[in-house]
Amino acid sequence: MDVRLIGAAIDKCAGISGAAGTPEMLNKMLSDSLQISQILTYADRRNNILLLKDYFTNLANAVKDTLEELKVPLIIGGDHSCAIGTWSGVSEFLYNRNQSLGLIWIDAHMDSHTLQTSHSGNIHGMPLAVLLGYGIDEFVKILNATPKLRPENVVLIGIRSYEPEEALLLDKLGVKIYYNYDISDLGIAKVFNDAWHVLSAKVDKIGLSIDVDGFDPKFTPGVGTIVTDGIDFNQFIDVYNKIDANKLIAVEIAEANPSLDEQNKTLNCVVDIVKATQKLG
Ligand SMILES: [Mn+2]
Repeated sequence: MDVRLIGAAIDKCAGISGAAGTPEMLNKMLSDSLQISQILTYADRRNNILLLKDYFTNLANAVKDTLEELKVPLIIGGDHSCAIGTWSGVSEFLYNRNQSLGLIWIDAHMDSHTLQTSHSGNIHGMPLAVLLGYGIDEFVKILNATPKLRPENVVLIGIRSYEPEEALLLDKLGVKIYYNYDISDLGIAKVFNDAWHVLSAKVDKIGLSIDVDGFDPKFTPGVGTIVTDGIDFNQFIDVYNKIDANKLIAVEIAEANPSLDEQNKTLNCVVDIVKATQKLG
C-alpha cells in the first residue's frame, strides 16, 4: 500500500509523559524510504481545550489531505487522544463522498469517558466517546461530519480494564465489544476476522486504531497504562497480514512510550505494524 506516515507527537492528554517522543524515535528505526514525513507537535504545556481543538483539527486535515492524494494515512502517536484528529479527518473524507466508516479499536481500555464520568480527567480516556458524539463539544464538532462514527460500525477488541460509566455508554449505544476473555476463548485470529467480516458487510471502508496497551505487556511493556494479559502480538500480525487491503482506509498506532520501553520492544512492535501495513495489498 502507498502509505504516508504522520506523527502525532502529543502526550499532554495522558497521565504520564513520554509518548510524544515516539514519532522522532521511530524515524531513527525506520529506513530512509519509510520515514514520518510530517510530525505534528502539541507544544503547549497546558492541556487547554481550544489549543487541543486546533491541534486535532490540524491532524484531521493532514489525514484528509493524505486520503485526497490517494495515500493511506498511518498515524503514529502520541497518546490515544490523537484518535480524535485521525478519525475526524477520515470521517470527513468519506462523508464528502457519501461513504461510511467502520472502526476496529484495539485497546485494553474503552476510552469512552466524558469529562463528567472520567475519574482521572485524562483526555486519552475519552476519544472513542468523542468520535461517537459524546463528551467535549469542541472536539465532537471538529470539521463537519457528526458524529464521526455510528455505534453499529465500531468494534472494540482486547478490553480488560474499564470503569462502569464507559461500559454503560457503549452498552446503551450497542457497540460490539470483544473482551480479553473472548480472545482467550476464540483466539485473536477468529475475533479479528469476525469483526472485519461483520464490518465489511456494513460499511464502505474500515479503519484500525491500535493502542499498543491492547497487546500483552510481554510484547509491549512501554506503555503508560499497563494491564496484564492481552493480545498475543505475533498472532495479531499473522491475521493482520491477511486482511483485505482494499477495504482498509487508515491505521493509527498510539500509546507507545519510549521512556518506559524495555530494549525497544514496544517500538519494534510499532515498526512491525508499519512494515506489515506497507506490505498489504
Ligand atoms: Mn486507548
